[in-house]
Amino acid sequence: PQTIHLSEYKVPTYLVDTVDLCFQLYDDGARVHSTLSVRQNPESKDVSAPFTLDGDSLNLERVTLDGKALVAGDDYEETGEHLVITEVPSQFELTVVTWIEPQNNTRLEGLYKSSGMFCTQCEAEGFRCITYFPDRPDVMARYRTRIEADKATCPVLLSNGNDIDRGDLGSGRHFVTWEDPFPKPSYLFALVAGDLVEKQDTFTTCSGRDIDLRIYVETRNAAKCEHAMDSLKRSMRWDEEVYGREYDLDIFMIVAVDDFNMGAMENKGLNIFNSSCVLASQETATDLAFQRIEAIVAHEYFHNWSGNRVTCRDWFQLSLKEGFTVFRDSTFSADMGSPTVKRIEDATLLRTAQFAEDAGPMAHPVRPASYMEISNFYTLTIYEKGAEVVRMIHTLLGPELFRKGSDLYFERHDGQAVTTDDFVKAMEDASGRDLTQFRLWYDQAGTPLLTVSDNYDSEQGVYRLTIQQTIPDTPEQTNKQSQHIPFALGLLGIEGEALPLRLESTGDAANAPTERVLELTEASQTFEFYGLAQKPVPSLLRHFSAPVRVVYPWSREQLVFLMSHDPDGFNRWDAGQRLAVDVIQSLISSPETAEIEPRLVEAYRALLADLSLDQALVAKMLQLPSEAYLIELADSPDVAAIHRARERVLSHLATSLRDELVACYHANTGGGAYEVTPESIARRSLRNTALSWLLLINDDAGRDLAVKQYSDADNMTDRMGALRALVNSDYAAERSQALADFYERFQDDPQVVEQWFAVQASSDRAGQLPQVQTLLKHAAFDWKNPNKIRSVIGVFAGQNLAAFHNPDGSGYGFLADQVCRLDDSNPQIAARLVAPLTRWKKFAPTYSALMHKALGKIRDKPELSADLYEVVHKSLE
Ligand code: HT7
Ligand code: ZN
Repeated sequence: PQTIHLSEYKVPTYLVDTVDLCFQLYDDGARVHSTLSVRQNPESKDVSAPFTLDGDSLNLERVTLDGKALVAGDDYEETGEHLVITEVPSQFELTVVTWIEPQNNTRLEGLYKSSGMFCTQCEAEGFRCITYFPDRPDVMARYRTRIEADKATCPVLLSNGNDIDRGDLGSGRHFVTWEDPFPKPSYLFALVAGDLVEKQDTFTTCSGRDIDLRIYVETRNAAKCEHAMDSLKRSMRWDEEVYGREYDLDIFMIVAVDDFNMGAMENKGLNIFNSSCVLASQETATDLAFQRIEAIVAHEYFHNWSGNRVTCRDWFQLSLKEGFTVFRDSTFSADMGSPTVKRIEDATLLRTAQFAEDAGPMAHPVRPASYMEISNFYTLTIYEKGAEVVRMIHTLLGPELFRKGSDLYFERHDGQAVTTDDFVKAMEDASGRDLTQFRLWYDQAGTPLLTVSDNYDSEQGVYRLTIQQTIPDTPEQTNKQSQHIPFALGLLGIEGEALPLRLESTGDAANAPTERVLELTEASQTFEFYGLAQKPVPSLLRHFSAPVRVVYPWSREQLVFLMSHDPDGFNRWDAGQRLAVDVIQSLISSPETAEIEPRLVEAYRALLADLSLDQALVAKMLQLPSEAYLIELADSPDVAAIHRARERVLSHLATSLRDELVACYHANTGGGAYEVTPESIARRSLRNTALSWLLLINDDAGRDLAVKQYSDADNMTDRMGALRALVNSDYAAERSQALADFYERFQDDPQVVEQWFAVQASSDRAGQLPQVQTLLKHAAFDWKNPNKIRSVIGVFAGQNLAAFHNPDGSGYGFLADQVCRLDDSNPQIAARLVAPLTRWKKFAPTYSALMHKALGKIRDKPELSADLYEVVHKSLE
């Protein structure tokens, strides 16, 4: 595979103004007629160059230029990847007819079939699997799409924009024509044809226009669309109120599809969703699923402006739309629920998974400089770190100037394909701030490390804080420059009071703020805080104000203090995590230690007892740092040792707090009908955490509660909470019984069966390798369905860490075999699944040698896809 470099970007030689498509859909394939009106790009210097169109897995039937049939070899060449029209006038009409086979398309890129329905996925480079086209996002055209299909199997025919014509074709066939008035890149094209039912609603926009909202699903799922529809309406309102963005077409459609490589896709006016990201009912979806659906519906909807109206010039700019849109959906979710809890969730994902990516062989900047296969760059760095970069601009500018900047960005670039630099420029121009140094966040990979030290001058009442920043080397990047980092902090007095932060020796303490955002720009900076009568306890990087690691020598006593006194909820949680990490790490280095830090137990006891605290925050604080996070923090992690130490701390906490846990369980049980509010989510989370801890210590009363909760549950969060607790316990009979009952109840619901697979594959009791291999042979497992693959293989390798990292190497060998198998049918999924092996260098030698061997096995597979080639070769370098 070839490497593509940002530095080689050239404007397109030809522009396409309109695209006229006609799809004739049949059981054994589809014929696609495409007519493009093309003209030379006045900005291109390549005058009289051939017209080159991209194509992948197409059968070319006919090419005509301005009505004249072209001859292969004389007038055009088909290379397997391109259609090159040798000579073209400065303006012309090109018609291409292709034949494709959606029913055999297992890659799920382009046009494919899922549960009998035709559907498309064109981002990033799927449109070229449908027809020949200059398939790059800076070629924006207006599309008209006619779909012809069998009336009985495909009564519903959808594409982007508004339907302008429909009719009968005889012989049991019909057609619908759609027209999208907005120019768009080919990656936003979509088509759906199938037997679907429609859930309909209306949204009246801020200017009084009525928008027709429709969610299309298979008949059996008709009752599971309400939450997605409500989420959509909330998103539409929020985007008007917070960003001043009104919806533009008269219709907005969402379609649920079972086989989908990612979560969802923001095609103009016709979003296509993985079924698991739309369908929900109280009985079948957990609270987490409800929240995820709301966030993804919002994310795809927000793309209508951040991505569709203003799109990316090239795929190096992917974070322009993804980072900004994740920031927007994250703020939306915070506004809909608990902002602190949302921030904790975002920071956890960053610190556990994105930091790992940023320290691994595939580390890349938010705006990468090169890639081989763009599908491999839909990463946590592009999405989540990209969102943090936008959040930092928001922090530096403040909400009003940020809004001015986003207004300017949308106004200036509406209808254009632009760069991350254009985004930053709009922020600069609207605010008057210089973001030159800040731009390094887009170009430098790696997680900055902030090392903080302090001293207190009691005579002068001055507290000095020194912050040093270093940015680690990453592939192809060394000796990095210091970045511009917003660093929010507060200082606490001995009573827990928030101290005034005076940066000048003169000035009035009463007017000084108790929280500040320091701006770090140098390798080392010292800040002086005046007028402090005692040495304060620092509360650093509040709200996780930048995606960085902070090292400061907090004592355990200080952490306990911050856990109960920090006015910033995020840092209260963070202090608890740091304390737990410290306790677990000391058990790893000295496993013979008899005593486990009593202050940790007492801090947890206080949390369980204090009902005045925000219970949503308490629910989060009770979660111990995950094994994945502990691995990420370690230098040469021994996974088995981490697993043992964490389990020991958990059972010690559960044993010491047994009575409090039973009380917590009962205090958070009952309480009315099921609702998805932060309070009731917190109650369910607390009682399910209490339950899981009780079962961990083989508490028979806990077991009885779990069995009862499992059978009495009126919602999936409680049923799954009880099932998970039983599956992770030593109560083998109850575990088998509950698993069998669960499958029996829900076997006809694919999304619930996915949860059933996942709960087993993630369990160190029920998910050892032989059991996982048995799951792959289960009748409900389907090698063509990415969700099933993720719920067994992905969950085993990504969440069942002790079993996956079995020191005998069996987990690695297993993953390598599955990845090789999948590479032939769905390379995108294969390349994503291999990720856990790619971090082999990080692990203790006994693990890393075996991981390396497994990667070698994949490298040696004949006919490796470009997707897998890039990931495996970069990891082995
Ligand atoms: N923009 C969408 C990306 C996406 C995708 C990318 C590669 C292969 C398949 C895909 N499906 C969806 C999703 C989003 O970020 O909104
Ligand atoms: Zn997105």
